[in-house]
Amino acid sequence: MTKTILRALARETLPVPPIWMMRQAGRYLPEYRETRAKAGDFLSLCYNPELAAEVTLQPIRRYGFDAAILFADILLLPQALGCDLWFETGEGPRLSTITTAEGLAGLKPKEAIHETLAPIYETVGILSRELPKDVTLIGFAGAPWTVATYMIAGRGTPDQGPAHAFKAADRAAFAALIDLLTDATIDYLSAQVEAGAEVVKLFDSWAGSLKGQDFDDFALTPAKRIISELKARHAGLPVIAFPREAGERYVGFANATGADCVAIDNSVSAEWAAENVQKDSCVQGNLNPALLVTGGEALFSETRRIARAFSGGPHIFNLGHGITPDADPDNVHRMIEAVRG
Ligand code: 1CP
Repeated sequence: MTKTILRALARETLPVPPIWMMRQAGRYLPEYRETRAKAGDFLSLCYNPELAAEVTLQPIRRYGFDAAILFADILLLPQALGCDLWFETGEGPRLSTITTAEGLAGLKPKEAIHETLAPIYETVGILSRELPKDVTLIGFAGAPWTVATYMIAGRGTPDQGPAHAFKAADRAAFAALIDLLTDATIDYLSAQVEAGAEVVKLFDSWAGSLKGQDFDDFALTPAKRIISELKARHAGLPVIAFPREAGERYVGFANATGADCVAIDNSVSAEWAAENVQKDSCVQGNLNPALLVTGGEALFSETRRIARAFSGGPHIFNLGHGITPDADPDNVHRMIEAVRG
């Protein structure tokens, strides 16, 4: 029996959509907080294969999701390329910044990444042995543009202003950074697949701030290059792309990049996405993660509405973005019940 997630990614319409959740391993779960404390801090957890595998498995045990996503972070790749990375408690990630062509020249070549990232491949290996047989293992990386926004600003930014400024000041140097990240991402994801990842997902969380030609050059083209190279190396590998807040640019994204599934945020309606995006590929996403904080009738009715809107084609039930630390773990059971019940 082929796993349900793989069937949906192969464009099969299923009577009940398979389910997983962005950030399903995370701070809303008491068992995650306990394991993170055991590891010491977030980065030590990412680089500890036994404990990273443990937190990946926690939401599978608690909820019976159809997919597990490797526990790691999109910012480990810049660290492997030589950037300093640390997490400020209660605030988020911080990196040393790259704002000039000279700064870019100081990065390591892509061949160097595996030295730092070897423990991540080990986590994937443990998971591929320990996951229940019907659960799909998803590997992931940040898309080049999103990763670049953090490398340039040194942190998360509301409008990605520093990255846009670098792009405007020296487009050639900026394009060289995107190229380096594209090449390194291909090797990083390829190594995850060799270690046992069955599907990979490319997170372009800040794709929505790229407009016009910039969207083509820095969101679409890198995704296309990553996906075609991965599929050349690993025949039949399914890929999920998440160009978050792409709006109208969600339309045609799967055909233009070769993605098998497009993840949809919650700024567009499921009915619109069913008509304009699902015609070309599998879709996943769209439930507003805030509903897992508030719960109640709205959680039930929105979950049902999304499942209904996407019921005519290939669909994986998911959120429009990551579940937040203040979500109620019991609401996740209610969401699953509303999909499967
Ligand atoms: O304190 C903690 O324990 C850290 C919280 C946390 C977690 C649980 C961070 C810090 N990263 C993660 C894990 C993670 N991150 C996963 C694997 C776990 C899972 O999904 O179950 C994945 C796939 C990511 C991806 C990620 N990291 C993205 C893309 C998806 C998205 O949310 O848009 C991004 C942008 C990051 C960067 C990052 N890492 C962590 C934070 C708080 C952030 C956002 C920082 C910011 O923009 O300010």
